[in-house]
Amino acid sequence: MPKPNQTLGEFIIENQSDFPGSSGELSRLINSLRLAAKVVNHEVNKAGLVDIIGAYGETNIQGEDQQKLDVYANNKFIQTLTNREIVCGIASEENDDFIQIEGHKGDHQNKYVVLMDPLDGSSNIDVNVSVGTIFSIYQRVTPVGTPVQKEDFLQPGNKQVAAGYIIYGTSTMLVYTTGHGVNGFTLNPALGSWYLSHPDMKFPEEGQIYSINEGNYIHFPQGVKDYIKYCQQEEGDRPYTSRYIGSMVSDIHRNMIKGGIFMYPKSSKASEGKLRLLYECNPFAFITEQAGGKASDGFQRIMDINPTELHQRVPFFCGSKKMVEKAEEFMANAK
Ligand code: AHM
Ligand code: MG
Repeated sequence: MPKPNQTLGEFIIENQSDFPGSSGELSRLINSLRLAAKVVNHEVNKAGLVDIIGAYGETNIQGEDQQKLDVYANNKFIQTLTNREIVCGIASEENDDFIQIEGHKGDHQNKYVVLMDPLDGSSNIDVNVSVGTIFSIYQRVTPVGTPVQKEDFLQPGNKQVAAGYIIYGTSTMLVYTTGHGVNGFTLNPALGSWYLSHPDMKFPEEGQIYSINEGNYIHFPQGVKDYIKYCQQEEGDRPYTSRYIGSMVSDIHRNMIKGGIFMYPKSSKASEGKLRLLYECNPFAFITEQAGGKASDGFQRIMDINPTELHQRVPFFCGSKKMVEKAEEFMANAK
């Protein structure tokens, strides 16, 4: 049972029994992520002060400019996980291919893989808008003792053992699930400790916020256009409020607290949408379902999609259960 004001360290120890027979590896893994998050947080916070903002001069696999802090965060998370020999492999938005970690003894003994977006929404950094880190954790499917393979990463979201995000906002929070509800911890920067500030987070079943880049309206499928019009109609608790930061971690975090739906649909310009299944949508789908919400591609459950590519994109509808169901209804009935 979560106790308010508990530190994350205490919480992890107390909840180890969620994993009967566990070796403590998953706890150590989450401990490493919280450590790396503190270091990245420190760097993100001083972004306006030092000459660290701006394009790094390289382009990632999706053809997007990498920002310096993307690279910093990517390196920091990879370095922390590699040095501590906790995972056998890492896949990141910023790396074309996955990384094999053999361990200092070269015996490939670790059983978890991590997939991550080290700094989501990074195009917002130079305008001082909140960004975040997203992570997803699986047990490998290939035998321990052998090098990790692509199939260890290409698992459906319903096989995740843990997922979470860090939001570098007005305060910095780490929110995660291991399949036993969702808990949020706020960093006390003076002490460097994370405190349980949001125990057992739940999406309100119904909400009044819709979050979508409406500038793309003309390119959206008819079902999405119809749902947007529904959100804007005057009836009952509608029209809803439109809120779109353009930083998914912040948009979904707000909607989870206040009630709402986040959508990044496909469009005539992007046939699969923009967001990546493995390290953006699946972790949020796991968190959302654990918080009583729903995550879908407009027609089917996100976590049941069998991935074929590391950087695969997927349309994403995520949030309060009844709102996502309504959006799906419009998608199914669109002419
Ligand atoms: P990124 O991983 O390159 O930062 O892109 C993902 C971000 C999400 O955080 C956000 O929801 C979306 O891109 C915004 O995209 P758009 O500007 O097309 O609305
Ligand atoms: Mg991203």
